[in-house]
Amino acid sequence: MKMTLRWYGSSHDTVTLEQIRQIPGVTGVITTLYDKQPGDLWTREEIHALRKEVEAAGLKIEGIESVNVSDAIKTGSSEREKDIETYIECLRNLGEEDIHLVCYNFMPVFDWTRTELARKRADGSTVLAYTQAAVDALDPEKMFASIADDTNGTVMPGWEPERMAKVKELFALYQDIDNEKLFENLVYFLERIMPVCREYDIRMAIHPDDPAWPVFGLPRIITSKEKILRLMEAVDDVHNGVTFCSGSYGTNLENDLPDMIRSLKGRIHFAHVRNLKFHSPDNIEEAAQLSSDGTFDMYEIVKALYDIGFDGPIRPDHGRMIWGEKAMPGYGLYDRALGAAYINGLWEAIDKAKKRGI
Ligand code: DNO
Repeated sequence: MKMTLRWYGSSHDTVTLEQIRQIPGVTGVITTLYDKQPGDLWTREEIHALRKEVEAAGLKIEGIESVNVSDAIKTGSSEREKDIETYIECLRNLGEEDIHLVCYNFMPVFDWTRTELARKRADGSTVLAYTQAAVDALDPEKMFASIADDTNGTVMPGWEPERMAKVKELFALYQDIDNEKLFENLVYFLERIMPVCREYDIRMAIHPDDPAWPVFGLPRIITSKEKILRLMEAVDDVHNGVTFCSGSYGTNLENDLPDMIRSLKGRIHFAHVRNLKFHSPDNIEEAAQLSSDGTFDMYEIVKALYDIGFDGPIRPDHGRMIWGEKAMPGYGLYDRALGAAYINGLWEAIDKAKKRGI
């Protein structure tokens, strides 16, 4: 595996490439052109400039998170052909710049959903949290306003204020879209982009829905082993792959994470690793990576990735906010650096035990 950190670009991130470079074992970043809206073209020049900037800091772009998919593609509206053509052009330009991994999601309206961005834990750290009761009590249009004060002045992915201002219209777009229709539109999109992915060896890695169940009655299709395997079979090409996100699939305790990883052998192109602490099945907060700080056995998750021969980029996913840091919720430097060190430690121990036949 290749240890990476997500980086939003110098004009958006509070964390610098120089800081990332000093985390032991981190050799690359997962980045994006953060100002791009779904449906925008990413030019070769823009991608090239980003690549040069990252390389000048001694790091490599290991993948893009995300080239976002437009609502026209997700809903299959009359605009979708134009947007797919643009998406193909983006992929071509990324391939020309030697970038071979693209993470994306197919969630309607909201990307990941949280009801708190700064829940205080016993040790004084703050974390992202989700309670179903809070969602049930909320008008979807007020979702963003309810958490906006805790963003530390940053723009969070999928929660851009311009997008949130149109929430009502967005909901209307999905009015007639059920799970089957959304799945069909996803398969259509993947089939259309597979030729360019094959040409440039670009691995598409779908991010699961977070949380792994319907929110505000919107359809959700990437939530379980059965559903992700169905997608792998529907477009049976290695370039149609997965971002295995333990924190997203893990919101549903019925998802056996190590088993899912094993069943997706060869199709996991990117891994997001993090731990969650469950107070009840629908009151969840993010925890430190250490297994004993949360509910998951992180050793088993990392071991499953090791056992399937996972060699793609991995990143510690959301971190806690600690030591007085002010950053995008989930994306500060300190706890993610601790997370990278922890995952690296697990990996080294698993690797040495295997090689010594322990
Ligand atoms: C949240 C992220 C998601 C993810 C997208 C992928 O922190 O994991 O925003 O990047 O869903 O397109």
